[in-house]
Amino acid sequence: MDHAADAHRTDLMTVTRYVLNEQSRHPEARGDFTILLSHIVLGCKFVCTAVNKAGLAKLIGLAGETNVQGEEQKKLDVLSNEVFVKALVSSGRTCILVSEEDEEATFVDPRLRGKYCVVFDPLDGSSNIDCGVSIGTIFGVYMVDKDLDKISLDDVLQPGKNMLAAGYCMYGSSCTLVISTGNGVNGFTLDPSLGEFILTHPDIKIPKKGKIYSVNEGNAKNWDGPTAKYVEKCKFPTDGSSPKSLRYIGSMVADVHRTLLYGGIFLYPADKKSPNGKLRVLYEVFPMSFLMEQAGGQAFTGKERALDLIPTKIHQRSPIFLGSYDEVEEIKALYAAEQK
Ligand code: FBP
Repeated sequence: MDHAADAHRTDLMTVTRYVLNEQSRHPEARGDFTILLSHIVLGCKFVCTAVNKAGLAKLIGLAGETNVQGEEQKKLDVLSNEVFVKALVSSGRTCILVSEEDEEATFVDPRLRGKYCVVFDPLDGSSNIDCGVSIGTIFGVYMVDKDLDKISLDDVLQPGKNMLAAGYCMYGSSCTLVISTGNGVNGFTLDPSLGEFILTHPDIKIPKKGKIYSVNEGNAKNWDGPTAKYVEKCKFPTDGSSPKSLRYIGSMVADVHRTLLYGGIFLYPADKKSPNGKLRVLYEVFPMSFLMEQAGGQAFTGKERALDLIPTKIHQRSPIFLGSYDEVEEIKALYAAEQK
């Protein structure tokens, strides 16, 4: 990527222009998805500004409420959730919303409904908010192909492979939006002077192998056999290769973003303490698994391909192993060996 040339480039590939190009590949499209995405992008820009000025604007710290996960809500959590719910409803393109911050799914007022269900974690990595470490927003989009007066929770409790699009926006040293509409993965960086997300990471492909593993080793004593064996191999390889490096930020968006660009593996396995793992299927596991597969990687639950999972509850959790193709193949082999 010749940044110098790009700096003077005038035909800027903004995310809106990118999605309009994508839309032109679907002659039947009426622009509904483009409108929906522009409202998600608006939400990301708002949250990016709020995160950047959090310390100054007293947006740091607790909101005094507790969310459905039993977690103390941060001010920024509540604010981000409100912004996204309002943006998505006002798009006039959504019918069901599932947010990490809301106990129940939101069924949009029938007069304002559109054909998309959006699942999202408005601000992921909340344990890192107060110390200014990268956090992010994660989202996934399903389409409902039926009478919108007859929608139900089943329309959002679909396997991840039915997702139409997924993405995340990372609020770090720069604000980066990574998205897939099922035709590869592209990354856009917010140019604050333009207020536009500009294409900076076209057609992201994750390396087939990686030198980095990312896991909270603090849970190691409670891990199952295959997970313990895999991490042991990362640290003490027996095939003459060099040990992998451990990198763990504790914000899924940041850990997955690094994994997507550099290769390697991110895992949040089940353990004796949390037999279903920690991360939520609909708005953490599925969107990241969709992106990983679109970038040539894999995503596995310990039992099956993550995107084949059929959720039964909106805040359901699942173990997850995602990243470079060959790394996840190794984990799958360890779990298969255990079945024998
Ligand atoms: P929140 O969405 O509540 O922030 O929780 C998710 C998360 O913070 C992920 O971003 C991260 O990967 C994981 O939890 C970290 O969990 P742990 O602190 O147990 O390692």
